[in-house]
Amino acid sequence: MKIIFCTGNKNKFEEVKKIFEEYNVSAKLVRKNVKICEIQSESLKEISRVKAISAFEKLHKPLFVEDAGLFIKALNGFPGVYSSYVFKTIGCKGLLTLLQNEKDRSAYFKAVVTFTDGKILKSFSGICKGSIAKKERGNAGFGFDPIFIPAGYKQTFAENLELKNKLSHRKMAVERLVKFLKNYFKQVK
Ligand code: ITT
Repeated sequence: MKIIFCTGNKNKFEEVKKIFEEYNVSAKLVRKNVKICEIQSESLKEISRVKAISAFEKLHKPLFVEDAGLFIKALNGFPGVYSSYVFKTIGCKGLLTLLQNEKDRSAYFKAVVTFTDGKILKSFSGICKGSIAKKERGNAGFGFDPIFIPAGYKQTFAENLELKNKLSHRKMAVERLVKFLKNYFKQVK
């Protein structure tokens, strides 16, 4: 059995692959970077579900997609669903500038994974609470990892990838997906 993770982001794929290995998922995980239009919406779940349906229309194979974002309290949730664009434009430095004089640095990462086989459409989410560092720290990971400190810790995700892989938003969402898939595979065998 093969399962496709449609993503253009190699880092995301590596993180998800690790989780699949940790849970001994019997299906082989394959990355496909299909060109799919992403809708604009204020809901990660909606974006993720439309993305999954569009990907299935191209591939006609069981697959999942993921949509994630960083939500900063002092910025009323910005960049949230616009995280990809904001990372490409102003990046970590731009967000740090926006938060320059801000005392409340709380933020969270959220990921929504959506699986479909053309009949079932199922979404799983994960959240990781934390705060925004005063400056970028660390070289590991990707995106906003150098400025995100998970709650209860001092290092950023980019300084401690092992920690990220243990408690990230992606880890939580994919754990839920894996639980679902284990049952799903039993039924389709
Ligand atoms: P897809 O092809 O899977 O959509 P993407 O990189 O465009 O890949 P998203 O739209 O889900 O993915 O991600 C939005 C952005 O949020 C992403 O480009 C990163 O800058 C940031 N982001 C998401 N997850 C992150 C993580 O675990 N650590 C750091 N930044 C993250």
